[in-house]
Amino acid sequence: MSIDHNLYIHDGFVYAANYTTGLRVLSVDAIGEGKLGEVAWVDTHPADDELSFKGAWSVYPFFESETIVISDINEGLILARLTVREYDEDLTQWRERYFSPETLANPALENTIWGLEADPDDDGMNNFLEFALDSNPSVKSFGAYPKFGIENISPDGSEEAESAYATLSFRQRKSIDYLRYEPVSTKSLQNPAWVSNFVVHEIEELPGESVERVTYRSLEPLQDGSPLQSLFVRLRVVKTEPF
Ligand SMILES: [Ca+2]
Ligand SMILES: [Ca+2]
Repeated sequence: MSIDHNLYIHDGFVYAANYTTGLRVLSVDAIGEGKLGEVAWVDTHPADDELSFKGAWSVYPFFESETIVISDINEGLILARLTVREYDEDLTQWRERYFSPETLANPALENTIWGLEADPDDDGMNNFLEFALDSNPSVKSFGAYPKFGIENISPDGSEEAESAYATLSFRQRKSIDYLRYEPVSTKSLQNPAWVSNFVVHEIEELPGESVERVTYRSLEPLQDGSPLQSLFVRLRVVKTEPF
C-alpha cells in the first residue's frame, strides 16, 4: 500500500511513481474493461511500503533511448529499463534471458547448465520444465511446482451437485503450441497405470500475456468410502515436435 503521485502514459503503459513502492508500470490493454494490469515494477524504496511521502515521486519515460528516469526523494535519480517479455517467447529467447552468450556457446556446459535436461539450480525441475512453467532456471523455483488441491466443484453450476474433485494448478505458456500440459493420475504407485483424466476448470490471466495460471480438475469426483481411496497426481509436459 502506498500513495500514488505523478503518472505518465507512454506507448501503451502507465508509468506511476508511487512513493514507497517505487515505480509501477501498468498496461492499458484492458482499460476498456476497467482493468489496469501491473506488468513491471522497481521498488526504489525497499525499506518499507508505508503510507508516507518517501520514495519515488516522479518518473520520465519519454527518452528515445528508452531509459526511464525515476526521481526518488531519498535516493536521488534512478535509471531503469523496461524489458517486455514477448507474447510468444520461445525456448531460444527464454535461454537468452537467463544464460549469457558465453555460457550458451560452451557445449561443455550443456549437460550441467543450459541443456534441456540440466538442472543447474538443483530444484528438481530440469530446464525444459522451468521453461514450460515459466520459472527461473538459476533460482530454486519451488513456488512454480504444480499445486495439488481438493475442491468442492459443481460441474453443472448447481449447488446440490457439488462434489470433491482433485485439482492441479500451475502456470502454463499460452502460445507455444508444441507444448502439451497433461495432468495424469493413478490410484496406486505399485504397477501404476497413469491415465490422463483431468479437464480445465479455471484459467486466471496473468500480467505479461505469455503465461496463464490454469487449474485442472479430475474428470470424476473423488469417492468417499472405505477403504480410503488414494490418488497420485503428476503433471506431464510433452513437447510434440522437436525444438
Ligand atoms: Ca531447475
Ligand atoms: Ca528454478
